[in-house]
Amino acid sequence: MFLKKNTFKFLLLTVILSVVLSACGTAAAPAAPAAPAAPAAFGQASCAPNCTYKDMVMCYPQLGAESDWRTANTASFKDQAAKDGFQLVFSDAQQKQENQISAVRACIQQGVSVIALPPVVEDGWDAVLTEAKNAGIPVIIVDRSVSADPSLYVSHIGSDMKLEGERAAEEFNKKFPNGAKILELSGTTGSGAAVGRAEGFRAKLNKNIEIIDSQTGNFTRAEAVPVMQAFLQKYKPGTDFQGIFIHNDDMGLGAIEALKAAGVKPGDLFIVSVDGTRGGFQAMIDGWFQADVECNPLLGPQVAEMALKLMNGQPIDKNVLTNETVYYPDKAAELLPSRKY
Ligand code: GYE
Repeated sequence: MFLKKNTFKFLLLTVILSVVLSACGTAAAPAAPAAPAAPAAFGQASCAPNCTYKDMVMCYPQLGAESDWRTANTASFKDQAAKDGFQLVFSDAQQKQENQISAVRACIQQGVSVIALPPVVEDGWDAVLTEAKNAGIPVIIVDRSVSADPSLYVSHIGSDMKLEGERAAEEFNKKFPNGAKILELSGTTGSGAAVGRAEGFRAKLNKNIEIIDSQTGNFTRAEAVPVMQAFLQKYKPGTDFQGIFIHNDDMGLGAIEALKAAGVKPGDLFIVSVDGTRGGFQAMIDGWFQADVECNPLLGPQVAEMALKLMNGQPIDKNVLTNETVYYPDKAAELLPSRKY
């Protein structure tokens, strides 16, 4: 009986032990966990790291065709697409933000690889940029800036508009050490280009130089003509004002039309413009512009290169500024033949 009882206990213990051990065994040797995959960089495509331009569909919802700068910018993207062999989904928003937003939405729907966005104005992009981000499509802001949170786009490639304004101001400071009164013909209201140029200009302009009036010509030649005409109704050139800061060459050419019609001669006023288009160079040769602050529209190559890096999951810079200078009449004739826009 004693033995039997002990045998029973022994057997029971063996069963319990074997159950416990087998449970421990399972716990001690779990299935090997899958090696943690490196998190894909935002915007990385399934072809990474071997994507080529053939895999790329780039959306370029252009803001308009308001100036020679813009025409050159559009050509730069189209030429680059043809050269590299990527597909460019191009549209022209005719300077209307709602058109640009619709174009961006269409590109999200289409599932493009990347959206390069030249925003017509700074504000009002948060919603659509969030939609692109949620869809996993990277957005590169091109040319003008946006006020949206930088986490909503991957990079900005373009000019330092504030620096351009500062450079223009320096020309007036040099010309008028004893002060002057000037006018400003500004770009599209609320656009990064106009906001930055106006800000930089005011920050650098000597206190003895007064901006007596500032009106927008919306960056177009056609709209600048009546604005200049209205200025000339109110202020006498040479007496009431000695110079004009003009936010782009196209508006400068419109202003020249109005000045000519009013009998103003080249050199009567000190005029500084921005862009450095062929038209601007010709205006320097003809004596109308005394300086032209460069703004380079040829951004296609840089943007394409960055887009391919994004697709391949490679790191990119958050802010890429275009290297620019100031042009003067003395070199204008020599440089004009080599100007690309
Ligand atoms: O200066 C002007 C164009 O955003 C930098 O837009 C661009 C500006 C350029 O219409 O000519």
